Amino acid sequence: MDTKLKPQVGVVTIVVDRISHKILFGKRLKPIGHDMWALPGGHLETYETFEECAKREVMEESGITIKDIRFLTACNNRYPDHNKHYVTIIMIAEHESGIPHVPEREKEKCGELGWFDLDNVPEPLFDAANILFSNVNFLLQVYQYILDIPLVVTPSTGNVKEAAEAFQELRLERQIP
Ligand code: 8DG
Ligand code: MG
Repeated sequence: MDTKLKPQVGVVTIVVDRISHKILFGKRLKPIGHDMWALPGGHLETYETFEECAKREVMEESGITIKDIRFLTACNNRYPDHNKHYVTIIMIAEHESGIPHVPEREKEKCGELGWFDLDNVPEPLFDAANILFSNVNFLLQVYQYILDIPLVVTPSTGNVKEAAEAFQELRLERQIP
């Protein structure tokens, strides 16, 4: 194990089609997670925001645009056999335009792409995706995002005022004194 190794940052995105309620997965051809189904994503570049990175990586790997990009959660993925360690940021976003396809330059890294129902995800799932789709709390958050219920999944750039407003709205809606 290389103890001098510094962790890198990965940003992956759950791309939701709000009409069909399906999620986009791609088959990995890279050595880590080879032949496993993963969320589109890659390395955060210097000075990039998570949202910018999510947008860029989804475009690079599937040729589609996304909108309403929000932070969902993060996980710690260690691969001592490959001498790699990633803190993986997991974002969630809505499909905006384009039909997913693997651009020519990515064909060595990404295999087929496909839309899958939340209750019928492909197997085997790669790390971040596996952690998410085997945890009922995260799944509930994905459903809440699909239905556009605010507060539960907030924009990472959201401010205190927006959060307070969302809280008040929810309180009135649910008639909580
Ligand atoms: P880049 O050189 O284009 O920036 O990056 P990439 O070639 O697309 O990198 P990647 O391996 O796809 O993603 C970076 C790391 O993120 C990956 O090696 C480990 C971590 N990661 C997870 N889970 C997932 C996942 O579901 N999908 C992707 N793409 N990466 C993941 O821990
Ligand atoms: Mg990638």
